[in-house]
Amino acid sequence: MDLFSYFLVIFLQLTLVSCQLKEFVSIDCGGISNYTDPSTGLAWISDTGFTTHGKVVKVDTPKDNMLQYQRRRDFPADRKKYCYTLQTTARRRYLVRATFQYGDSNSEDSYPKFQLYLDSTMWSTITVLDSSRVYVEEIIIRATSTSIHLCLCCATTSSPFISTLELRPLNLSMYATDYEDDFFLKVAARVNFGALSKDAIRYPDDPYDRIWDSDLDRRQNYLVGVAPGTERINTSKNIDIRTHEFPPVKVMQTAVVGTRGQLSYRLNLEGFPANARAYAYFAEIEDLGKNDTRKFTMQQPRVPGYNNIIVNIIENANGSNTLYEPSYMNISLDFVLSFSLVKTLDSTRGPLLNAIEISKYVQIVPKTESKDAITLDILRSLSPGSDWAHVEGDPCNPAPWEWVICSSSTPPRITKLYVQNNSLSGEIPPTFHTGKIVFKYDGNSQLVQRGHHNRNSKLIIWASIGAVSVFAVLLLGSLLLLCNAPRKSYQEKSNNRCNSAHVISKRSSSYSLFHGGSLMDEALDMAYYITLSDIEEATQNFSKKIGKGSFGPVYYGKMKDGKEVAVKILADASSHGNHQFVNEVALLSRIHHRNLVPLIGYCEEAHQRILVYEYMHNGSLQDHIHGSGNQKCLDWLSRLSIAEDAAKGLEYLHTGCNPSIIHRDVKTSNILLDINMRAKVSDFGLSRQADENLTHVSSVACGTVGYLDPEYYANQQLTEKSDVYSFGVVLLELISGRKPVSIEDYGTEWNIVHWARSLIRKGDVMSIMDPLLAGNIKIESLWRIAEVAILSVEPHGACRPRMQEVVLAIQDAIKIEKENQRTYKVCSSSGTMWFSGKSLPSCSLDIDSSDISNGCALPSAR
Ligand SMILES: *[C@@H]1O[C@H](CO)[C@@H](O)[C@H](O)[C@H]1NC(C)=O
Ligand SMILES: *[C@@H]1O[C@H](CO)[C@@H](O)[C@H](O)[C@H]1NC(C)=O
Ligand SMILES: *[C@@H]1O[C@H](CO)[C@@H](O)[C@H](O)[C@H]1NC(C)=O
Ligand SMILES: *[C@@H]1O[C@H](CO)[C@@H](O)[C@H](O)[C@H]1NC(C)=O
Ligand SMILES: *[C@@H]1O[C@H](CO)[C@@H](O)[C@H](O)[C@H]1NC(C)=O
Ligand SMILES: *[C@@H]1O[C@H](CO)[C@@H](O)[C@H](O)[C@H]1NC(C)=O
Ligand SMILES: CC(=O)N[C@H]1CO[C@H](CO)[C@@H](O)[C@@H]1O
Repeated sequence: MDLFSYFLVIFLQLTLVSCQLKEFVSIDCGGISNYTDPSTGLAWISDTGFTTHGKVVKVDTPKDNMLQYQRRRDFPADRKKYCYTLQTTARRRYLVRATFQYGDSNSEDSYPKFQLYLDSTMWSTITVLDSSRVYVEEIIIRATSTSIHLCLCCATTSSPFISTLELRPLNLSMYATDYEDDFFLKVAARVNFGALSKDAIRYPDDPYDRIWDSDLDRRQNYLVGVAPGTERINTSKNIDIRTHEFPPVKVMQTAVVGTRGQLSYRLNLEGFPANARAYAYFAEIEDLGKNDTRKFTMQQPRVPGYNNIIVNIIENANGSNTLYEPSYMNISLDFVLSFSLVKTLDSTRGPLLNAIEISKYVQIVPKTESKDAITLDILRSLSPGSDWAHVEGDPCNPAPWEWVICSSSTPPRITKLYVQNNSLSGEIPPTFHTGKIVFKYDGNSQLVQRGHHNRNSKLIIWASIGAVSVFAVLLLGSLLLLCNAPRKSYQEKSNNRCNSAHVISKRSSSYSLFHGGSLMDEALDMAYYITLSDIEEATQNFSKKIGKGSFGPVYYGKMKDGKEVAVKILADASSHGNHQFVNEVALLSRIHHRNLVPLIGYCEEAHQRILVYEYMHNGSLQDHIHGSGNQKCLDWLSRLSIAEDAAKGLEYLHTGCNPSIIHRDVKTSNILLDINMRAKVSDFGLSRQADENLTHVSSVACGTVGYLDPEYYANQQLTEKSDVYSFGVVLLELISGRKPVSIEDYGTEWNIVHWARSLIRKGDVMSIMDPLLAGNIKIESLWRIAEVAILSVEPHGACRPRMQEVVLAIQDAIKIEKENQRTYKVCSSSGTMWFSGKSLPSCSLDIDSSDISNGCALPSAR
């Protein structure tokens, strides 16, 4: 190499080094100045700009007298968490390292034991047993956003402390795994074999500043059980390390060789048994003779399919002094790892090993729902500088902010905020009045705003402000109800909008904040507060009563914007505590499904509790089957499609929300029909959720005679199967056109269930069929519904189908019936008797576009 190239190489290395350096973050926790570490050239900064908490404590015996261990930072041993926030680039991978040297051997207290978190994920429990030891924790992450929080908390003895915190960006796809969306990699072992000294290798030898422990640095139960004949070898030749993980050349220049044919080690892996990512690093650094071979297999640990794979480093790496890096993406390892490499019978040399790396998969615990977190940020931004707004880390995990109460769901949701004596003041941030977020500030003289109210605002934050103190109780979304749609169907979940953040008020207030729009697109169509005077105006003083729901009278109304609404007055206000009403509204407005009647708004004033729903133009299913006159003309296919809609609505209540919701009052009068005759279930949710925590609420068996599940009636055990029973009764009504309970119809049998069951058991399904359907129904589809209806009204809940199965049965019947209808239609519309014309394409169009919105869509040929 000539002198010029030599300098070029040096120059390039220096540039590379300095580029990398700029991205390193090295924080000396408790440090009082910024400095450059002479041994590594790394720039350390004091943590004073990162935290205002805790106190600086001088360490008696700093490790090797290193600058960064001269002082540590101690945090209070309370129920709070103390966090450092580090800037990251989203989706980039990083090595995050925290180190801990207590160094106070004379401490009278017991040594500290506390927890270390990365965002919401518990990273490690730090247990100091030896005050002089530096405890090193490393974790490899792919940043999910533009910052990460490192938090200390939950001390069980003494108080949490930290010595250093380091962030090292990784390059390219280093340490990428198939599981990185859901798992971090907590480093359990990174060992440099054949090391020349006891010192670990790190920056600048490793440009990524990983710490490669020397195999000479033996701790208890760490790298013991070494096979006899193990020798250490080294080379000064360059090693080509350009594969995936780029281990430092210096690490690859040393190795151990099993000169008697075997290499073996035993080490303890903290936090195991667990699933791990494991790498072995091999490079042939010995000059092998012409007819020498080095071939070996891994004998331990036992990994099916891997133990007979022969490693031949030169062949695998295609050359000597070149890295071969086999790895296990996912291997299950025990706490005690024994591993051994054994030469094959035909190999002339024993096995060789340069380095290993083992990392444990740590399941990422989701951070607080981002929409909730954004809402909190907005709230905090209203009171910059105040103590309560000065909080760190995730709102809920690992310990919630003092003024926040979180649900225990995953991800956590904010359930309540207590902001006492706050000073929401200043100018409202511009984002609040760009039409996206609107702010109502009546009676709050300290808030200044330009812009107008937007009645369509979807999200309401409310606070009541007293004369002296400010006490805001905010109920953010519903704690109780969370959609548990699987992660991958997030899109679908947001369509259902079951998880939209929103805040609702308890009563009319002097100060409220509305916002919606881009920040929270999913918060669209949330229920909002409607004043009693608006409701009175809309309903013309409750002049047009349109029915009676499960909880009280229902009135027709028309809002100022022309929207037609059904206004429900909750009669039994006493059974709904104040708090409960708010919760229920929160709950209701989070349930969105095309087969559930949407809640538009609510009101709680003058001891009135009112819910405002979308108006359903075609009334209830009850009107259509048991009503009088021209309403009573639903053909079989229309009945089936109504049944399908309603069943899907109930299925969603049972399975789409967590905890699931049991309707408790399924009946034909609670199945409403919109302008297109699509069915939507109403009056759900007001009857409590299927949540055991709430069983203290008075548990009067509610429901309607004729629909009530006898099992529930007998033992008060409410399950989803009670709704299935009631729905079975609805199906029997659809088949027979008869009422659920009637002495005239059923005589001593008294109710539809007994009557239908005895006839169906005799195989006589025609006798229960509504005479209006005669001639216009396919017997197979009738049977399909009769079967599932009878199963649904089984006395024992366990024998009844689940709602999903009911939906499938109805869909089956529709399929059968459509075949029938299609042939029928073709025949009638063409005037030709083509009984086998079921495959004509024009027919299906004919059927699909058939308009049944006028309430009656009987085939023309009838
Ligand atoms: C240390 O460096 C940081 C970041 O460059 C800077 O913000 C801080 O003021 C410095 N602290 C001291 C004590 O110089
Ligand atoms: C990181 O990747 C960039 C671009 O791929 C490369 O130029 C640089 O040398 C890499 N850094 C290190 C330390 O390997
Ligand atoms: C690893 O494999 C186990 C067993 O097959 C599996 O349960 C686990 O989900 C896999 N992934 C991780 C990251 O543990
Ligand atoms: C190595 O090869 C040479 C000839 O190429 C041969 O004489 C010698 O016996 C071989 N040694 C071994 C150990 O096989
Ligand atoms: C292996 O190395 C030889 C020479 O070093 C080279 O010609 C060949 O292309 C390499 N093969 C592969 C697959 O990299
Ligand atoms: C509000 O502040 C006053 C005066 O500082 C204090 O007495 C009162 O307890 C505070 N109220 C709450 C709810 O914290
Ligand atoms: C081949 C080689 O580089 N051997 C070296 C291994 O390490 C020892 C101790 O540092 C050196 O003395 C050897 O020269």
